[in-house]
Amino acid sequence: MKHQDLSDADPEVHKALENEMERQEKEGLEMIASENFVPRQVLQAQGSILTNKYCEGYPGKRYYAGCEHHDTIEDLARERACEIFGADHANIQPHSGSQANFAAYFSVLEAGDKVLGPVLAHGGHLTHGHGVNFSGDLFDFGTYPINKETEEFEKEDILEAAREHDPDLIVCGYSAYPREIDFEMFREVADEVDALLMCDIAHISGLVAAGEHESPFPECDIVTTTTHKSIRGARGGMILCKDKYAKDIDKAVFPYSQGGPLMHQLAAKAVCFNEAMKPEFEDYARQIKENAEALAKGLQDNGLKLVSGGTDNHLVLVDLRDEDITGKEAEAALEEVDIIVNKNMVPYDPESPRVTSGVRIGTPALTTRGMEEDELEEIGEMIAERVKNPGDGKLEEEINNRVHELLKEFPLYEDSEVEY
Ligand code: DSN
Repeated sequence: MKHQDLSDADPEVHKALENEMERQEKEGLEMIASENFVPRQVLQAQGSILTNKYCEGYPGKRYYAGCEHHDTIEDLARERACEIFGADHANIQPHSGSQANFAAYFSVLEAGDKVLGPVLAHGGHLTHGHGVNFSGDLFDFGTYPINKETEEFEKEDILEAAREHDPDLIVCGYSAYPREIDFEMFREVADEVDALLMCDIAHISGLVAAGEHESPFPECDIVTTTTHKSIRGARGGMILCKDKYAKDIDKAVFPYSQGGPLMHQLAAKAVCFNEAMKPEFEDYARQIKENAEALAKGLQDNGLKLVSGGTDNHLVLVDLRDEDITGKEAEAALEEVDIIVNKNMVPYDPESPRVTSGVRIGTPALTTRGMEEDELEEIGEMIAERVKNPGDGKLEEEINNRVHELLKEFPLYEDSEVEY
């Protein structure tokens, strides 16, 4: 086998990688709420020789020889995850958040069982019961809405939907909900209808890890997450649970829904959890929220409406129904000035999911770059101006120039000798 540098072995892939590095570093303000930039140590673990090994099974109970060091890594990751989130048990093998949800459902349900999840357009995820997804196909999902007046999830609406559907499991946790989740309220509803409670904390896991969002334990029975959003780690998924569900969770991941775990990913998850246990991570998570508040101020002071009137977490959802622009057009107008966001349905949206009346904007990635409240408030102001005046060429140039000044002022990997 001949070892070569990627630039020699595969110049086409290398070039695309270099271009992507340039894009992430210099070409735009990354404000997609689910994205982040991982530290070098995570990249190192992820790009390691651990990819060479099959380790089906779990530490001490593998179906292959030679897993000793992999056991060490997986045990470290599991122990760290349990400590961070206050869980009895962690399964860190799910390849993604969707696979974590798949296994979580099948650990306690059978196909056809009843589940209650949020309306997709009210902040939910495809795996929370949408018809185009396995969840909606394999289970009998009912939905609960966001309250039309408060634009938050309220007990009365969820209880009404739960009584009507009589679910075996209730799902909370969202992809586009700017408010704190009230786990006690969800537990009360679940107890009323004798259902289990699961939370998908993919978006907020970094905030939960740092104590900047209420913990889903002990109220929830099962908790799923990705490991690459606000927690700033390797791309992948994880399931946390109470002891009672540990064996069923493990069986639902392997052998039911996955084969060999991606050991390089597991190592990168362990490294990410190590980072999340450091005091600096608490500062980071606090700053994410302070930045989201400053962003909300910049948007609202300049005339834009936010779903629920603000934010408690890492994102805001801009409601463009009173503006002369759709979510799709706003996303494009902002991309033209190198501000990267995504169009998103707002609750009770009259537009289709391909058009939408909203944009979702998050602060985890820019907070990683070192930006603070002043920058985020200013960015909020620029977003509002651009969305309200998409045809103004002079303004477009001014905003784009300022965006590039900010990108230079807050470098990403440039000075840290990251190998990619
Ligand atoms: N795709 C993710 C998001 O952007 O929220 C959810 O998994």
